[in-house]
Amino acid sequence: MYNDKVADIFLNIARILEINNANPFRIRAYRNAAHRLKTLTEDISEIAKRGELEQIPGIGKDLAYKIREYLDTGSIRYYEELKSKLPGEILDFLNIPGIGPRLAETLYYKLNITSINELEKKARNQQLRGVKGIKSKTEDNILRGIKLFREGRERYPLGYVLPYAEKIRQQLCEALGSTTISLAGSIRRRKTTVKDIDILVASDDPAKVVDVFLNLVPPAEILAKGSTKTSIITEQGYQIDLRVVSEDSYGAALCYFTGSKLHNIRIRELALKKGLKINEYGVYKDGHKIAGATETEVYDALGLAYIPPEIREDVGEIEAVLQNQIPTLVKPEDIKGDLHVHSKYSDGTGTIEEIAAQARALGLEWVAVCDHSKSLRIAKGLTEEDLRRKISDIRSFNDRSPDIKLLCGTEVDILPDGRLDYPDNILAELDFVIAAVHSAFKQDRTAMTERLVKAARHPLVHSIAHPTGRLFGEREAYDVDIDRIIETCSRHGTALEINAYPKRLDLDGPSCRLARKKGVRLTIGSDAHLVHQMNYLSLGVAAARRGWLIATDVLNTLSYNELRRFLQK
Ligand code: DGT
Ligand code: CA
Repeated sequence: MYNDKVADIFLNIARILEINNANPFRIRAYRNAAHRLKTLTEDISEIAKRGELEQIPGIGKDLAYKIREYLDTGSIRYYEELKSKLPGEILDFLNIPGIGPRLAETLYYKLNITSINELEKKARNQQLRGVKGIKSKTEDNILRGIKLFREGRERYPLGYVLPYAEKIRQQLCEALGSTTISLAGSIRRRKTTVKDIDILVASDDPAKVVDVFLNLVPPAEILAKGSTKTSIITEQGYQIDLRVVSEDSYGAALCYFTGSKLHNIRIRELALKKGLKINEYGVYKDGHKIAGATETEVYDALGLAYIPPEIREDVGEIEAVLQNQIPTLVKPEDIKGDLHVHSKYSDGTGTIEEIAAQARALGLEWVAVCDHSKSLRIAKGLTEEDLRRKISDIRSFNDRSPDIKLLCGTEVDILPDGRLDYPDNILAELDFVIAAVHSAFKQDRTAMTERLVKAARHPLVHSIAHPTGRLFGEREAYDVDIDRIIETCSRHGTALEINAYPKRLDLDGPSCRLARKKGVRLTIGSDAHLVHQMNYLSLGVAAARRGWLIATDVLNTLSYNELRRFLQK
């Protein structure tokens, strides 16, 4: 998407302005705009076509002009000018999480470091410490920052790529008048991050499919082009691998290219044990093809029930399917509400009416409106007085709303010492309380674990939001003993959140599975700040499925009345 490209430019502008000691408000305006762009689900080129750029919160006339300039010309003149006055290396350093303007200048001017590789080497060899303000801890931070930076370049959060990939799939279906087209690979398994977009098409005219595809998605670069496959880099920078197979091999190819590689290896071993041969064209017995057209047919030929793509990771699904014990995983249709949405009361943009309207559009029955608490001033955390007003607004909304119901919630800060940011008497008035860490991320493992344990034990806390704090490409998980948090939640009946925001997906699949084993319930929250981000909920469901969760493990599957009863306990 162009959104990421322009957002990165805006971030770089902010960074350069910071070095230039420019007006802090301007710096913040660029940062905020970048943040908004990165979290939009619609491509800005579409929004620009409708002439609605200025309706994006945080995008004024000037920034809208710059976005249009980028869409029209591929660059932004103001940015090019700013860049030309600064050594490029400094800008590279600023892209690394944890390196601020002052440190970047020191690295370049004082230490004469001119590349990230060189920086990495020097940090590893402990050759930076001792220079103005650089300690051994700074070296560690630099190394961790470089690792995060590289990960962020190599893989993309599922939530940003999936809508784009789905759209291409649908356009291909229309252009080819076919429905036997599927995403494959990690994106179909709904992995938290994906390296590329794999697409599989069944057709007897592969050359035509390749041509139609290349017309539909103009490539910035063609990496490979054959008669049955092609591999391209899109203008947005994503790699797409397209493969075409014949109709009678579609199921076998879908199994193969969905992976994972480890799952495939186990499946092949199983086939061999049964005297069968399996490859991407079909299942064979004594040289005769016995299955291949559909995935179900392929698994069936091996004597296996269907295995949902999300759990094809060789983490026990083969053992489970052999004992006929693949669970009925929670489905998007089971979800009745969103347990974490921000509103205009704090740093969200939606009014409660707009949130309710979006819930209706998504087929939900209820939403927990959870705004930040008073200490989190940058996110406009609510004072107790604001919160009382919100409670009464939501009650009166519920009185007049016949269908959608709202829960008045909070995402209350867990202060560094483990206390909560509101007194108990006000927490007790709320329908839903999630507690979260938003400060002092660098506490050591003992302190951070104690802090979260204390929150998980608090009788008024229903769930712990984004339990590990990981922000893909930007921030590592904080140092916490997650097993102990799960243990504590299990003992105190506290839930854990699957935060579905694309850069978070926190908890992820494997941790969810651990939580389930200990009998902990999960709450899925989109963490939407713009109402349309409530779409992210489906990513949370995907993470739940990757964690082998069934409907009863997830509180979002309860009806409004069931949920109210459950929360009051
Ligand atoms: P990614 O792209 O890193 O996010 O992860 P995947 O799983 O999409 O990996 P990718 O794109 O390299 O390959 C797509 C699928 O193709 C993979 O999940 C399984 C299958 N595959 C690829 N190479 C091999 C292989 O060498 N052996 C087997 N058994 N399967 C393979
Ligand atoms: Ca892939």
